[in-house]
Amino acid sequence: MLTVYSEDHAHHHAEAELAGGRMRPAVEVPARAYAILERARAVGLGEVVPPAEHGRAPLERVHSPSYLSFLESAWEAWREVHGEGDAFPIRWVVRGMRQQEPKAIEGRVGYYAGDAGSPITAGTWRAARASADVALSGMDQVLAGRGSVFSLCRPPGHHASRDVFSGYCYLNNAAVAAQAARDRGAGRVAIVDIDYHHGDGTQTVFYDRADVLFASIHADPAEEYPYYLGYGDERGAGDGHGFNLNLPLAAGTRYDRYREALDAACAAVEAFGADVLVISLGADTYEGDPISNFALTSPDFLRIGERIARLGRPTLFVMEGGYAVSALGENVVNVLAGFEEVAP
Ligand code: SS9
Ligand code: ZN
Repeated sequence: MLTVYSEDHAHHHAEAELAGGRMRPAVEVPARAYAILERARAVGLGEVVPPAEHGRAPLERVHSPSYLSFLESAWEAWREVHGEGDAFPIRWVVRGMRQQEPKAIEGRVGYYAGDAGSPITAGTWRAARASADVALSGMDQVLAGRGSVFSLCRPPGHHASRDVFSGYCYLNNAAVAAQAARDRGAGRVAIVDIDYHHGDGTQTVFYDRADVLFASIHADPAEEYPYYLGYGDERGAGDGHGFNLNLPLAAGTRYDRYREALDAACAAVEAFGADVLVISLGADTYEGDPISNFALTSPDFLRIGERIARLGRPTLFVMEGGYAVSALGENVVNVLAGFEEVAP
């Protein structure tokens, strides 16, 4: 399988994140992407190519111009006030407040932030742009007729919505790629999100649309991040009603129960008749993940890839989460290798 990868991800390297009431070492680190790349090379997964620059236009199909301008300029503005160091919000726009971007950087960060665990660093914009280019270049290859491509994105994207960054996500790589596929003639695009966390950003982007199906298997949001979206009764709005499928699962879920949810997501993709499939590929469902609570084993990831391949669709894998760095390469590449066993 072709892998698209950019070294530019390493420009986003946060020291720490606010979690559990303290500053803790960041879990979304450059070593994640290196581990995946190393494993892909070790097993001979296939060629690794850099992305092409796609510019701002495809980003503006998903994100607002003002949000993109904010992301581009936020760290410099922060540094002018606070000096070197990563930018974090400490104030948010909540119920009853005015939905208007203020001038001060503290107010701007809180206006666009969904949590306080997603630092904006000196190189975040550069890395996030490259990550979106990795997804877009992968989709270029899928649309050109390659059956499957792996976009080794970092930072991840599925928690970012039109104008919100959160959950270590800044630009929604999967959404940008799915929208690019629609803009270039794909009739129906399905996104299946298998990250442990609900893809709240992706769901929000496509919630009122019938041309992009969003199906997600994730930890119950009543118990887990992102908490405020991802429940089973969220089916889509307006034209999009029936084109959003959430399959929340309990803590401790093993592959026996996970497989049923995956079958249900795959059945939805079949019924929808997707021309192109985008997989938001998180491996934080792994039993050893440090921030998650499912119990999938490394061989289970082979089975996931095999099941996805049986859909028989042109497929773009877009890397999302997964924080057990020592097992991450094996788990991610197992999904891709399992896919290729069925659909070489
Ligand atoms: C866990 C903090 C969770 C957000 C997780 C985002 C995962 C993105 N103590 N913080 S895939
Ligand atoms: Zn996740």
